[in-house]
Amino acid sequence: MFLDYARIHIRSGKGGDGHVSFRREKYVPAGGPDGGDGGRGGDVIFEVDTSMNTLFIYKHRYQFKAGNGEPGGKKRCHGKNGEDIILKVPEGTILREEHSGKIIADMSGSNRRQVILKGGRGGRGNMNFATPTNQAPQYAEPGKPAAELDCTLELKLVADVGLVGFPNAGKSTFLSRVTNASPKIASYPFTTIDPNLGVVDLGDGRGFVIADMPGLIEGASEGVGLGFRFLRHIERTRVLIHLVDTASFDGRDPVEDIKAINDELMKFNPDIMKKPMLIAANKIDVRTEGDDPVERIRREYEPQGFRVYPISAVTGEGVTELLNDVRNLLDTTAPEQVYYEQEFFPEDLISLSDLPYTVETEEGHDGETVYVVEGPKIERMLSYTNLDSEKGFRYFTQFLRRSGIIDDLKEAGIAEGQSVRMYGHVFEFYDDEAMFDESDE
Ligand SMILES: Nc1nc2c(ncn2[C@@H]2O[C@H](COP(=O)(O)OP(=O)(O)OP(=O)(O)O)[C@@H](O)[C@H]2O)c(=O)[nH]1
Ligand SMILES: [Mg+2]
Repeated sequence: MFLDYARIHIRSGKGGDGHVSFRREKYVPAGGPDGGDGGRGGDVIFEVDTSMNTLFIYKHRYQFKAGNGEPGGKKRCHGKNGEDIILKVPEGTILREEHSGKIIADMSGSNRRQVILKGGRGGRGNMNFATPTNQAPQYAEPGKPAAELDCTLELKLVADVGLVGFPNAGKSTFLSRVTNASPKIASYPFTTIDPNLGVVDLGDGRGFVIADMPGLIEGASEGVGLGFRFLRHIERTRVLIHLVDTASFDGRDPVEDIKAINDELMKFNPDIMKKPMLIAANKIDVRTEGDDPVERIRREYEPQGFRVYPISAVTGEGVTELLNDVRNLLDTTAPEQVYYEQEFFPEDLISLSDLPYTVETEEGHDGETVYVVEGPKIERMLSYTNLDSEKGFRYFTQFLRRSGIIDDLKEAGIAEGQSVRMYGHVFEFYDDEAMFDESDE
């Protein structure tokens, strides 16, 4: 089954604690410290697996943990390192931090493997702490904590060519005719509910990948119909073939159909319409009464710079010419891959706990006391959180509680309903689960 979205929780391994022990030998009354270091915690690593094309394996599993490092032992024994965990994903998977929606990794192009969360370092054993003044240290370092993250995985298929068009235009029929794929085909709309990929082999070794998408309809860019969820796959294709039904019996007009779909693509992401698009006027094997629909499509769209190909996905008429031109377009358009830059650096979030902040008071313009929280810790957290989303806001208030900022505010004497300012955001303080209300100031 195809799945292009998943939520998971990942966690690296905790570092093993350093050990406290002393050498014991026969006839040696007090040996030196010999407590070994703890092992390092395992990393969480993402890796592209080219044999995968769906995120299905993440449907039924949510937690992914690397192994913890083992504690050090006596006789300078180094604890075992925790096992790394390697999560396989299909090429084109984008990993985001769930609460901010920011990108941690784009597993495509040359990025085949990325360490997402590093395991905690092992603590040093007491053998490291002997000094001339303290020959018998009774302490060792604890292992560094694990790191954890809520993430989303989103798959943007990597295909050279995308097929777009209304339901029932013949997209799946076309795919099955020109590639090795065998998608479901039927004479009713919305037959395709998941994208299908197929490889076109023109016989000269220069194959390319076509993605057949569920049909789009008016309103698709706002979530109407089935095609919406798949519009993002179109973003990554290099060339589009727009299939249109020229033999529709239910009163559809192909000229209007093309316009409706192009409008939706434009609304979803104007960059899509910058890609080369070929119009395939399909089902020309069906004789139609009255004016020639292909001529009308030509008259309307050729002046706008589109090339129009009369084809029949069923008989194969016109298909070879279309594919050859697609091939030439692919050869001449730079493989401009959309690569998403990393915006979220898990290491930063982890080191947040070490960053400073201050809680101070000042007098507001109406004589009220305003509590001001400042410092890199809060600034960094704000930059990571989307306060406009309910989830993001909740995450932020949890952070305030966990990091002790709420306690510090209370210690400074804050009362319910008083204002707290943090870098341009003003909140009203409520010490219950809701905790804060962002006021409009
Ligand atoms: N006569 C004729 N019928 C065609 C042609 N191409 C497709 N059809 C028929 O049109 C119907 C719809 O074809 P599909 O390939 O399932 O259409 P689709 O665009 O994939 O439709 P959705 O998956 O619903 O978006 C089927 O009954 C096909 O047999 C063609 O070139 N000529
Ligand atoms: Mg289909």
